Amino acid sequence: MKTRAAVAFAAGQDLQVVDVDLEGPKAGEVLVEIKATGVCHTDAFTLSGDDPEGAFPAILGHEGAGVVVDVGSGVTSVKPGDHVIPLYTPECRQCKFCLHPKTNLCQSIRETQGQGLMPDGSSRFSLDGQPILHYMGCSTFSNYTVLPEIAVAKVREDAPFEKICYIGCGVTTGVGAVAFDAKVEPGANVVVFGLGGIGLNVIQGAKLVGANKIIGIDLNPEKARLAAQFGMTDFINPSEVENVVDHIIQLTDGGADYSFECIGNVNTMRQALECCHKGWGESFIIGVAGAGQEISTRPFQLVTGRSWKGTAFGGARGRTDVPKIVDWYMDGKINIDDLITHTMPLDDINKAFDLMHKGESIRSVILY
Ligand code: NAD
Ligand code: AHE
Ligand code: ZN
Repeated sequence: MKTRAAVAFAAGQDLQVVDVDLEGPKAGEVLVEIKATGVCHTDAFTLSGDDPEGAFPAILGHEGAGVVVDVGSGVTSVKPGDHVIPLYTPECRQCKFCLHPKTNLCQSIRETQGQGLMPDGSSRFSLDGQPILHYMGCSTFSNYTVLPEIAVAKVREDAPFEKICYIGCGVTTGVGAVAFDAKVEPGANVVVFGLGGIGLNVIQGAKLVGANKIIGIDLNPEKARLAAQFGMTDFINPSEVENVVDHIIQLTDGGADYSFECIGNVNTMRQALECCHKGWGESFIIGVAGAGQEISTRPFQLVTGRSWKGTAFGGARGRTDVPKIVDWYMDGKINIDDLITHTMPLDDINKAFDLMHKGESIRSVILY
């Protein structure tokens, strides 16, 4: 079949919206009509050429929601008509990782996914007979896409696609990092570096679990208003204080119980660790840093009881947890609507990247 898709032909170039060829689902795969997709900073990161796994031409996008149209042989957990959210972190429920209680990083298809291929080592997308790569196993910048059955979460049918697509990455990453990975306790002091599409979800997660101080840090003061609406108690613009780490330590009587780096900058990752409380503070890296970047600190920071950790997809096991997060949204426990600042058709997708780079959007959602 043909499908309309925004293709990344090369790093650093605008996406081009064209009709591409899409093969139907093979065994264990599903064909999904994507109804809406968010544009995440990670899409921009890969498009920039900084992603060691970035390969082109590819169809980016990993924050979608849609409807199953067809299934390949052997598929039992979903059927045509089911509403689903694609999962860049699948859940096979069989691999060593899925069976381990301490991780959500299912590895059953990670190798081919990282190469932009389906689990059988081939691509379902092509243009003029030349293959186009998948991206993060999702490729939601295509109106139709093929996914492994283990990489879709079946969700309730009354949830609006144009809102719940954001649960496919940003919402789950931020809220989940607090609830599933850090397990932040009521009364804890939390520091969030970067108040974009991820950081604001960390803030609402921290509010949800009853954190005490929720300190937000961003170079862009425009981000403070929405952050305060979502539960931020204190804002720091690093360009207005002499030393951001000292400032946080003062504000929290010794340091953060938990900090989250939601920027992807190795310098702020170090600050996020070093602003943690001696003896017990835990810092979680969420931001994705470019090829060749490395983090550093004095080992004494760890010897004296701070922990440096990382979290992917908020520690969520997609097929199990994503339907629950959709329920949290539908029950009014989390706010998605106010974070979706822009919507646009696929033809305007490059505007979504411009808005992100100018710091004018939190989330842009493409409506098919
Ligand atoms: P975003 O662009 O919406 O937000 C980034 C924010 O950081 C912006 O508000 C910006 O003003 C601020 N900022 C930039 N440099 C800063 C600095 N030096 N000091 C203070 N603030 C600064 O991006 P996003 O969509 O929220 O994504 C954030 C990061 O999280 C990206 O690196 C993205 O790739 C990553 N991410 C990781 C996961 C995961 O599972 N680990 C999931 C989604 C996104
Ligand atoms: N490909 C990059 C790493 C990118 C990365 O860390 N991705 C996150 C999700 S970001 C979503 O917006 C992730 O899930 N990581 C775990 C994994 O297995 O990819 C690189 O550096 O090679
Ligand atoms: Zn993302």
